[in-house]
Amino acid sequence: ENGIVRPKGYQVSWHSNPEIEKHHFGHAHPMKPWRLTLAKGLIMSYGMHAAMDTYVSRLATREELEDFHSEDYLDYLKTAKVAMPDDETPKDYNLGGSDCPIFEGLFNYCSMYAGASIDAARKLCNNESDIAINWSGGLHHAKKAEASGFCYVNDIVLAILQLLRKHPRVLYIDIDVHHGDGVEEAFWSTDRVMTLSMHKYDGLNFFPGTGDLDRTGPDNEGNPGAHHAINVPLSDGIDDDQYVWLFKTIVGKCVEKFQPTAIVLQCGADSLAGDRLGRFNVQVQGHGACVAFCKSLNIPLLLVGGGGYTPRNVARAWAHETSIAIGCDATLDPIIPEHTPYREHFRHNTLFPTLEQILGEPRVNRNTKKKVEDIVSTITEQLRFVNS
Ligand code: VJV
Ligand code: CA
Ligand code: ZN
Repeated sequence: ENGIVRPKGYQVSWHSNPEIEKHHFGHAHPMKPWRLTLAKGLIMSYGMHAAMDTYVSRLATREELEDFHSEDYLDYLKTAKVAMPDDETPKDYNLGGSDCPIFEGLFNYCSMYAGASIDAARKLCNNESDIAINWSGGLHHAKKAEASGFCYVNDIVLAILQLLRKHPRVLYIDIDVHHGDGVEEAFWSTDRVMTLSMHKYDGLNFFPGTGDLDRTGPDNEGNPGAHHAINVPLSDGIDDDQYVWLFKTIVGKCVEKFQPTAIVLQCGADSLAGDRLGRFNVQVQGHGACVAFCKSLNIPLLLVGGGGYTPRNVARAWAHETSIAIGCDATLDPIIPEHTPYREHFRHNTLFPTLEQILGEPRVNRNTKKKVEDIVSTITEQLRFVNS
């Protein structure tokens, strides 16, 4: 189909399960697992599934979930009675509020997206794939015993724990518009994981309110994890040029210093222009350039999803990024194939709509050249404390 061929000796594995897409967070909730159906339809209409090892993911086992989460939290998550929010106030374990409702099939939903990330990580550990993909994962806010920001189980932490069985050092990179606080905190005290998140930061005004430039990990005496958390706080309206320059410059320096043997890239698509919750002007091209840069490092790579609240743009980004993983991006027709399911949902028939097509009027870019350069010099200083 479409002339897509599997490159010899280069394996991409794709982990998904149509059951995940059927779950609903409730009417009008921004998180729509259905966006995965839209993305999958686009990926398959291009014939990309033929160039990957495709796996229907399984449920994570209780034991696997306990690698990170507390037993009492998992018990509660499994047995909690469906409680769609009648008011804003969350209850035990931050569950049942409007951000993290208790919906039908919640525990299955969590076990499934976690199972997919764990399987994907194992493929990398066994050298059975070079890039493993789980677009249903990337739920970076979940804590050991607490739900947060649409995230209940932290599949990223679970996947990194798998990678650490084989890999001495894992670099975690997070391009979701929100701060990857759950992953950062989970690896606060180890020097085997470096976390790097780029996000909108505006003090307490933007969720989750953490991720200041100065936050590099607790440097109390003897903490090996000190200096291994890198944060890139950004303002509204950042464009592809600035974003991709920052990404390549900072990731390049982190890789040089830390010498990771595996990389996990959280590809939250809420950093794209036109996102319902996001504030940036990043386009599908710039978002994809981050994936391409990671691929070019030739280090085993796990790609997970994350946020993304304008489904048509989520589908575009993750389809484009799947094509980058496979290596067929250069030959892909940017016109969305006629037979793509739900094609009418895309509004414009291209993978790469212009900012004008997406927004009408672009958001003002509040990131000055000086600010962006200052971020790089501060992080360069911070990395002097890291030795591989
Ligand atoms: O800002 C917050 C927390 C509040 C309390 C709850 N209200 C609804 C909003 C303010 C302080 N939460 C954020 C959570 C963002 C999570 C992002 C997750 C990810 O992309 O990083 C990874 C998957 C937030 N921003 C917007 C909303 N919540 C929001 C929630 C809704 C909603 C509209 C906006 C929940 C239900 C409904 N509408 C119907
Ligand atoms: Ca982020
Ligand atoms: Zn997000």
